[in-house]
Amino acid sequence: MKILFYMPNAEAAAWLHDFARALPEADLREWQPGDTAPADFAVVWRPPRDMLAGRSDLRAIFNLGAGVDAILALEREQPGTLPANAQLIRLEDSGMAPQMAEYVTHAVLRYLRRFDEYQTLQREGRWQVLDPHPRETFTVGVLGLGVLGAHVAQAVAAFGMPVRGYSRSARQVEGITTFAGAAQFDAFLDGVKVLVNLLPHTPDTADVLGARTFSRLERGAYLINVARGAHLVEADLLDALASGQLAAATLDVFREEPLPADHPFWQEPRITITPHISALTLREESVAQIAEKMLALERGEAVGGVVDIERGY
Ligand code: NDP
Ligand code: OXD
Repeated sequence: MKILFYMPNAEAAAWLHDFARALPEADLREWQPGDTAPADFAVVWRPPRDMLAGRSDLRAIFNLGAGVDAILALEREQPGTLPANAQLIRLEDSGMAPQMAEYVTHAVLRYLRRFDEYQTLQREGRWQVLDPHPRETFTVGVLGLGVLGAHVAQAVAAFGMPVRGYSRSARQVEGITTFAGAAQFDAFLDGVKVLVNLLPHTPDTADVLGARTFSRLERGAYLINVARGAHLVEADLLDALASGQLAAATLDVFREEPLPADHPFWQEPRITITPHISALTLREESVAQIAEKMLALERGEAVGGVVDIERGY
């Protein structure tokens, strides 16, 4: 089994080491520009176009993340970049779901208990008790009920707030009120106090976090975006905060990453910023999942996490 690896950062050596341990029989190499020698599988994060274009030998491309928007953008910009016969396979959870649940639950509870406002009061040296938000009407709406969204929705629901979820096709998730498809989008949004975004970035979902969506939420709502920066219309968020339609936002992802030093979000105290860390790709879990899938493909078995290229996720 020949495996080609690419990752645009200094951790590549550690990943290669772990793959070599998990698949001792495999012939594993890090891709270098100009390498067109045959390979069965590619393991990549944000690969350059040259690495994949014209590689009819590849049987599968394993994406070192849950979101495949960057790799599909290569195909959209130049159709035919992705080898027609290779399956594109994303990570499924591999340790990301519990991290995402921690991050989102923390942000939701911080707003429920008004810790963001207590933090401001402390900075101002003021001892003041704020009226608590009633838990029964502190409705949390989770956009995306996939591997991560469903897990997050259930983790939040455990704290007793009403939780809704929204997906493309109808889903049933225990303890969650579910909505599906464009026809039910407004019903999903109406009355939501905290909107959590866990959609994949596709042509259908780009800019979904914009003025129209915000206008349907409860006044003084909160936004938590942990999916992709391209979901958010940045100017609309600033307007919604200025008007009071949104009270605050927690953002882990941005259109441009790292977030530029002169970006207005840095100066907005109601926006909490983290540097794309809500769910890190864990090496051990990811290597184990990918190695297992490669062995299954070698045996001729089907595997999970295969991306529908047309659908975009
Ligand atoms: P999944 O593919 O498992 O789930 C996607 C969900 O979104 C599904 O429920 C799907 O509906 C729904 N969906 C897709 N398109 C639409 C649409 N047009 N309208 C309504 N619902 C839609 O993805 P994951 O849960 O694994 O990951 C979600 C995203 O999280 C990733 O794509 C990535 O961008 C982001 N992410 C961010 C990380 C970070 O550190 N910030 C880390 C990991 C992931 P259906 O169920 O009907 O298919
Ligand atoms: C992912 C990510 O998509 O890390 O996995 O953002």
